[in-house]
Amino acid sequence: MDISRIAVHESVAKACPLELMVAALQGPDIPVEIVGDDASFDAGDCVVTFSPRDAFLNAIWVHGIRAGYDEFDVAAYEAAGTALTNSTGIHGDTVPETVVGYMTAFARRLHIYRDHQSDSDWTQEPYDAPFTLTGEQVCVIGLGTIGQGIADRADALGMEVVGVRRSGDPVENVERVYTPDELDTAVADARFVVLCCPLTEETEGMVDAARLAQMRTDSYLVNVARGPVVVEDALVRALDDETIAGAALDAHWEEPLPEEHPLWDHESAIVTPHVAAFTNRYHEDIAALVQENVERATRGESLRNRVA
Ligand code: NDP
Ligand code: 7N6
Repeated sequence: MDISRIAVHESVAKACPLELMVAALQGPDIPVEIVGDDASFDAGDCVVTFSPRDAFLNAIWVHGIRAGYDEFDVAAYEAAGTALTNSTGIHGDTVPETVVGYMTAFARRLHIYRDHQSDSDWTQEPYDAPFTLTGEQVCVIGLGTIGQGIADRADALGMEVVGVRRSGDPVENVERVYTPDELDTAVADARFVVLCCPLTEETEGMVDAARLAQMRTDSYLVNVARGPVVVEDALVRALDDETIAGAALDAHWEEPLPEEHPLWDHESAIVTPHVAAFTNRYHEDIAALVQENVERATRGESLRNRVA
């Protein structure tokens, strides 16, 4: 692969400032440029982007700065002979720390007190509302970079960790690994169910009304995966009917979540604007991945994180 330009698409600004990304990618040999939707590409281009565009299929290689690549048409990349790489592997601290934050908020009732603060409201939660994470079970669905980071932290907090992955292979700090056909069993005893799997044909709608009904009535759903892994109406109904105790959502069905969406005002929901992975060094983490692959490409080796 002969790369003569690294083109940073303006959509990268959704995750980090463009000028920081350009500076981090700058090397002695290959020019780095910011490009917009009017740009055209050729076989010398590596495009670094947040979102897909049809024109990228003319480049030799496209790097998506997210772990999830569900918005990219993998078959079209394969047909065009354009390499597509993703950014899995860099979210092992950010997203798991956020997930620990959600679980801690629910257990220690911090989300309720924060809601009350602006009213100078001293009301204390009922005696039986607060609990500790220690001794509680978390079911981690998707045991890759993010799932492992959650499992490590939950285990260190004294939680019992179970999880789900397609292979069913064992994972460090996970006591029991289930396969997707055992999902109902996997979630049944968990106080927290955390979704951190990719959005695929298999996972879309994985958490529907029937699955929510399998969860404990005092359990919490955490979605840091993608919105459509959960059936929207079913979740809103489960929260309204108190079939489950609450939900923390970083990934949504429509982003931004519409202003009138019922979950914005739901006392049992924590809504964050798809920021679980945000960090002030995102540009450095992405640049390290891209630079490693530029070196690999130069040596004629296969690219890391290649998905097409
Ligand atoms: P990885 O590829 O490292 O891990 C994905 C895991 O999901 C693997 O363990 C895989 O295991 C498992 N998996 C795949 N299909 C299924 C299934 N049907 N049921 C259960 N498990 C399954 O990805 P990351 O951990 O880096 O990221 C995971 C996802 O999280 C991304 O695809 C993205 O959608 C989302 N994400 C969200 C972020 C945010 O800002 N909220 C940030 C980063 C990622 P196996 O192969 O054994 O099935
Ligand atoms: C942006 C991360 C992913 O898939 O959804 C996340 O990686 C976005 C900081």
